[in-house]
Amino acid sequence: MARGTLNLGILAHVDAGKTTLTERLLFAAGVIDEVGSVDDGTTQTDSLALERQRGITIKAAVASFAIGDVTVNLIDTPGHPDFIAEVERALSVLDGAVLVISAVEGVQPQTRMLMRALQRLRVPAVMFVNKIDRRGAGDDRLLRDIAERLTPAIVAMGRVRELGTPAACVTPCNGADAGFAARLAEVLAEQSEPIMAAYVHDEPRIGYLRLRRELAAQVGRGNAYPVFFGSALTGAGVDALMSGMAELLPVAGRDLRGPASGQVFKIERGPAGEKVAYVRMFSGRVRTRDRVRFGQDRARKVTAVSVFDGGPAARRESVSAGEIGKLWGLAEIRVGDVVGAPRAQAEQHRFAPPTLETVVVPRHRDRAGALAAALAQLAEQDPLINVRQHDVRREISVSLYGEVQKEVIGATLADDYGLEVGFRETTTICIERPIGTGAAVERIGEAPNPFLATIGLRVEPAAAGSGVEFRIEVELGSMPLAFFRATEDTVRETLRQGLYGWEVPDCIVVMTHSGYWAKHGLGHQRFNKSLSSTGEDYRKLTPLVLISALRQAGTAVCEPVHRFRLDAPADALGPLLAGLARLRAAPCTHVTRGASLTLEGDIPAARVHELRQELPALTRGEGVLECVFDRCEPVTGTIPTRPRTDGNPLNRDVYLQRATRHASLTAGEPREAMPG
Ligand SMILES: Nc1nc2c(ncn2[C@@H]2O[C@H](COP(=O)(O)OP(=O)(O)OP(=O)(O)O)[C@@H](O)[C@H]2O)c(=O)[nH]1
Ligand SMILES: [Mg+2]
Repeated sequence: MARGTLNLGILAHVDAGKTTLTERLLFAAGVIDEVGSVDDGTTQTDSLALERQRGITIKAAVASFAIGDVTVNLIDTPGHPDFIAEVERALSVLDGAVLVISAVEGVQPQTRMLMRALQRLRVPAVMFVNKIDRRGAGDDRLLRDIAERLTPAIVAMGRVRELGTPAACVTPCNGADAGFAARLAEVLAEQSEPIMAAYVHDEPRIGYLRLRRELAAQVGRGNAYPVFFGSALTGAGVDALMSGMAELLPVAGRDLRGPASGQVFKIERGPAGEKVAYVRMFSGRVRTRDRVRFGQDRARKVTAVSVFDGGPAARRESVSAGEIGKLWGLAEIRVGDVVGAPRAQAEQHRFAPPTLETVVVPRHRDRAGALAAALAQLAEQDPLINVRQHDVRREISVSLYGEVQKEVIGATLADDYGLEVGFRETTTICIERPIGTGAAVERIGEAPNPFLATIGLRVEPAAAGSGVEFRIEVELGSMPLAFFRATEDTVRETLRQGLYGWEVPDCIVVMTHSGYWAKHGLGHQRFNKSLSSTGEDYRKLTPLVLISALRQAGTAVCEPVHRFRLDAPADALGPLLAGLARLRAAPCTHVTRGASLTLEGDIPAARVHELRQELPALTRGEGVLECVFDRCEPVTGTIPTRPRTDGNPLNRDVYLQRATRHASLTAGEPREAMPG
C-alpha cells in the first residue's frame, strides 16, 4: 500500500527549465525510456501543438511518477507572466512546490512573485537551481542572490563541482559534513527554541538525524527552504532532488471518510470534443456513475474516471482524497469549480486579475456566432479571459494579461476552431469608484415607471477590495423574498458597467424603498399575472434606479497602476528618468550600488508594454524590469469610456423604450397597492 500522494507544482520564471526538469524526473523514475526535449517539441507535458511550436508552456499539465512508496503528481506550470492564471489555479491544489531558478539568470521577476505567493499561502517548497552545466552558472553567488531577494531561510543541500561545464555534477551534503550540519543548525535555530538552545551551547553534536527531522518539519510549515543544485538537461543532481522531495515535503493526507470534495484546476477537451475535468480530491471519493454537485447547484453523473498513479492517468472506478484524477461526463463544469462538498475556501485571488482587454474580430463576418461559441469554450478553461459580448455593437472582447496571451488566443482559435480572427488595439481595463452618496427611487404606478415595482436605492462608496455589499433598509416582510433577490442580483449585474462603462467593484447599495402589486383578476380568485408584480419588473427597473443613484453619487474612473522595480547600469539613470517621465511613470526611490542602479516606483499599467519595449535602448540592453499590479488610481486628463453592452440605463428614454413591460399597463384598470 502506497504511503500517499504528493501533489507538487513546478514553478519558475519563464525558461528556467520546468518542463525539462519534469521530463528528467519522469525519466529518472522510469516512466519514460527516453528524455524528450522542449526544443524538439517532444516532452510529455508540453503536449499542445502550440507549446511545441513555441517551446513555451501555456497550460498546466500533470505528470506522475513514483518515488518509493510515494506517488508524485507533478503539475508543470507556465512561467510566462501572461499565463499566471494557470499557476494560480494550480496553486489551489498543491501540497508542495519545486521553485526552479536558473543558475545563470538567478532570481528573476517571476521568481519573486511566485515566492511571495508560496509564502503567503504557506505552500511548502524546495528550490532547484537548474542549468549548472551552462557557462556563467553560479553557486555561491546564487545562494546570496536567493538569500537577499527571496528568503534567508535556505540551506544548500549539495556542492557543485565543475560548475558551468557540461561535466558539472553535484555531491549531496550529509551528516559527515560538519559545515553542513552547522549551517542546518543555524537556519533551523531561527524557528526552533530547542535547536537554538543546543546551538548556543555549542553542540556540534546536535544529532544529525534530529536536524533532518526538524528540517522536514520546518519545510512543511513553510519556514525553511532546502536548495538543490543540478541540471535538468544532463540529469546532474536530479536524484538528490528526488529523494529530497520525498523526504522533506509533506505527503497528502487521505481523508477517505469525509464527504467527497475536490477542486477542478484544469479543463481539457477530448478527441471527440468531450469535456475532461482534472480534479484534485481533498476528502472522500468520487466513483464512476456517482452523481456529483458542482458550480452553482448543478449535478451530473460521472461517466468515467481516470487517476494519475505513477504514470499516465489510468482508468479506475474512483478517485480518492489526495489523488488527482480526470472526470468525464460533467458537461457544464468550469475551471475553479468545487466538485462535491464545498471546502473552506482559501484566499480566492493570489495574483492580480488581468488589466488589459481587446476586441476579437472574426475575419469573416458570418463566423461571429462560431467565434462566440469558441470563446465561451475557452472561457470554461480560463474564466479570467472574461468574454464580454456586446449585443448592440455585435462585438466580443476578452481580457488579457499581455500580448503573448493574445497571440495564443488567436492561434488557438485558428488551429482548434478553424477561425481566423484579428484583434483591435489592446486597451487598459479601468474601474469606477463612487465619489459620494447618491439615491433614487421609482414608484409603482407613477409615470414614466412602466414596471409593477417600487424600488429605492442608495449608493455609498466602499473600501477598495471590499466588493459589492447589498443592504436592505426596508422591512423584509414588505415584499416577497424573490423580489429582493431579483433586485440584489440585478444590482450586482448592473454594477459591471458604471457611468463610463467600467465595472464598479466596490460599493455599498442600500435598498430604501420597496413595493409590489398583487392583483386578483375580475370574476375569479386567482392571481392575474399580467396585473401583478413579477421578478422581471424588479430586474428591469433596478438598473434604471441604480444608475440614477450612481449618477448622483458620481464616479471616478480609476486606472490600474503597477509597482515597478528596475535594475540597470548606474550611468543609464539620466536617459531612464527621461524615458520614465514620458511614460507617466513616477520613480520614488533609487539606490546605486557600485556600477548598478535600482529604481522603484509606479507606472500606469497602460504604459508597461511600452516601457518593456524601450528598456533595451534606455539601458544598453542590460535593464531588468519587474512589474506587479499594485492598485487603481483616478485617471488624470481625458476620461476613458467603454461602450456599454446593455439596454443603456444611462438614458432613461432609450432604456424605457427598449425595456417596456407588457401591454396590460396601458389598460388603466384600478389596482390595489400592497403594503410596502
Ligand atoms: N544547458 C541547460 N539548458 C537547459 C536546462 N534546463 C532547460 N534548459 C533549456 O532551457 C530552455 C527552456 O527550458 P524549458 O524546460 O522549456 O523551460 P520552462 O521553465 O519549462 O519554460 P516555460 O514553461 O516556457 O516557462 C530550453 O531550451 C531547454 O533546453 C539545463 O539544465 N541546462
Ligand atoms: Mg515549460
